[in-house]
Amino acid sequence: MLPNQLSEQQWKTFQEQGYVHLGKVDAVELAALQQRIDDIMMGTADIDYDRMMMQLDRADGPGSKPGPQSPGHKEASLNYRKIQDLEMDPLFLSYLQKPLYREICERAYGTQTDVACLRAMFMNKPSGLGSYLVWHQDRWTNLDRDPKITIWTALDPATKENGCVQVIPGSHDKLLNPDHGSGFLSDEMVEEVSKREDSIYLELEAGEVVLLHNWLLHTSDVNRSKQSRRAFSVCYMEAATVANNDATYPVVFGQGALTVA
Ligand SMILES: O=C(O)CCC(=O)C(=O)O
Repeated sequence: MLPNQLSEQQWKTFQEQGYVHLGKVDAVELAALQQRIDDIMMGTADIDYDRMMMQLDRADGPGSKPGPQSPGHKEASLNYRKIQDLEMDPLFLSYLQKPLYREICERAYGTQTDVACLRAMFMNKPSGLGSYLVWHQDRWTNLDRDPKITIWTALDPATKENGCVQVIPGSHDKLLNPDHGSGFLSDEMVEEVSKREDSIYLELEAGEVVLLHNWLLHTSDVNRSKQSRRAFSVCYMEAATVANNDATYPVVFGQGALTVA
């Protein structure tokens, strides 16, 4: 079960390690989220597809590239790689507004701070597909302040074989390459980090949820198994955050927060 509040021990673990296990979504809710994302991929969901960024995975095996990231449904397929703007979907919105997640945001940003989501994103590694994501930290220099946290929910079992996230505990305390626009490292840094022996695989059961610090070094591999690796990842930040093109982001907690119609 997912609790409504984080324990002090969980918060301490998060602060020290840069990640912490939060618990498991109940089976009925998990089944609904799994069904919903499949409906969205198949094009049968009652949502405004033109407002959702959708990207198909590479169609023809290793070596080929994923499709473009652009608004709108592409084709009825479970082989999407990434779908963003899921805060527009009532089920995913209600999920990402759980009391537990609100409490975590209060700890990260203060009890009086309204919170927006930078991205509410489905990240999929379809069976036999998926992309290798090189070691990096999540950072966006186009924003006027740093989003600190991401809550990552496994919608399938996440294993070494299907490309679960791999992290280096405690690596969130500093940015390795602060000038890079989105937290990517130089080739030398990647080589050095890849050699470290203190990384761990975040193997999770379907429905398990982890809180990640955005600066935690992480990577994930392709999916070499028959099991898809679906996940829902939400990056929460201060609602006052502004991008250098003056964009602001959907508020999910506090004044003007999105509500489920
Ligand atoms: O879900 C994953 O495999 C990790 C995704 C990732 O690294 C990212 O979104 O920055």
